Amino acid sequence: MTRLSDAALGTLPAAIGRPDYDRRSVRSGVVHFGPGAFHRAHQAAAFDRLLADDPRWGITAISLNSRGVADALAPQDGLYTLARLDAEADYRVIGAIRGILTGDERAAILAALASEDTRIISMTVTEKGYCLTAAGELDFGHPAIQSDLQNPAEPRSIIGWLAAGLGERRRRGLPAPTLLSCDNLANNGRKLGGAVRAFAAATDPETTRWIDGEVRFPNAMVDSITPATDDMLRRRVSDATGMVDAWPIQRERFSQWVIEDDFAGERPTLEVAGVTFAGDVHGYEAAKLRLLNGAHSSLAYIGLALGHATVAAAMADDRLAGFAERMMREDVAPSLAPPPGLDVAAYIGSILARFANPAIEHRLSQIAWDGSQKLPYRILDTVRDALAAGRPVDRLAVPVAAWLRFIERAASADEPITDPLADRLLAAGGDWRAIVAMREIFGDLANAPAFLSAIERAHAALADPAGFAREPA
Ligand code: CS2
Repeated sequence: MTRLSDAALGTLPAAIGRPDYDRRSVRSGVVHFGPGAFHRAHQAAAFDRLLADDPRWGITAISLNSRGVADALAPQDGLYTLARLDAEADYRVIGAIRGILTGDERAAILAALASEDTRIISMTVTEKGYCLTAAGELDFGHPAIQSDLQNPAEPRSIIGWLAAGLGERRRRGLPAPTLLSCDNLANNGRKLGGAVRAFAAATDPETTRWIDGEVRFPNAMVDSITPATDDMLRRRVSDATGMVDAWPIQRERFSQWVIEDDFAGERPTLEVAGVTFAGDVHGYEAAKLRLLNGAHSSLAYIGLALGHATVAAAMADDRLAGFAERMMREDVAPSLAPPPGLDVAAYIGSILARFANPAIEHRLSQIAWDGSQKLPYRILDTVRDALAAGRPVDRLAVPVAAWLRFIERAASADEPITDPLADRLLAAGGDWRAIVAMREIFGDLANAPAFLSAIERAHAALADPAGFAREPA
């Protein structure tokens, strides 16, 4: 079977979408850190649509910590297949990624960041990639940040790289870019901006002034359910396209990207790809993180304890589907200040329907990764608001207790968990109070008696994995 490549595009079956622009004339307007599945499913697909109108917005991707994507896509000229799986599936070959640089190609990374063509520097590096404290500020004690402060010309962290790239642009007299976070953090643009400024202030004060005056860090809400690639997807894609693709991507059909309208210089006309530009995206961000991601993490930690493997399987368990719905409607919705036009009740209905999508095999174990980084945005911010408003936190304590039980099970079975704080979490293992006392996760909630007693009750109820269903009426 032929390997996917530029030369092979002409032989794809007619039903398969493909770049409808001349890839040779595309330039790199975007430099993107973290070309994982979510970037390739979401932002790269949006730029792919835009390229038909405007060839200036191709992507140079940077994979700092692994060669996997670069090695898979280089022989395919950066092409890969995106499968959108719903009641009906469709397939499109995406051509927006022009090349992938890896962490050892330092000179080329700096050149891309400081290229005249580059107008947007974006990233999907997950919560932990930002090296923040629980208060959302740059963590100067983080090992990668410490190393970059010692040696700013040889950065390791994304923050160090961004500061180096911005410094280089300023020295060359190039226009300031827009730095666009596409990760699931509340206030992602502001947090990114604060971290980059704090790093620059410690290493390059002149660049800090330039950043303050010229660089923009819009907040953005990103959404599309993107399960990891598996063999079933590889088979489906080769059956549909007749070609070998080393790393196809799958996602649901639904996709949403709301970006704060705050760009340095020209803004790409991504509206053609369904992107919304808004004056303020807080309302969208909070609704998505607290409802969708909050419910996802709850289904993951409770569902795994009950022996379910996927989101769809967890949703087929009425106890769990009912819990997720009650939590969203009764505990999360009252904490939201939705933007005009966002009907929260209907939004919750659509999230439940998306979770139940049988065409998507979204593994709970994937969602369970990095709980220490995710729960603060997904659940703990809601808890904070509920306590401040005098609302109960019993149900919100259940996913937190289920996460504590998840760590306990791993610790007692001597199994690893994927989390940047894994060592400390597993060492605390059976002592949930020691975990809840970790201020880098729980912040001020580590001392909130009403929340601690709710966790204690939920934790006790979860001695029986089905105990969550009794919590509270
Ligand atoms: C999920 C998200 O893996 C996870 O933690 O909750 O990746 C989720 O699928 C996306 O945010 C949906 O937009």
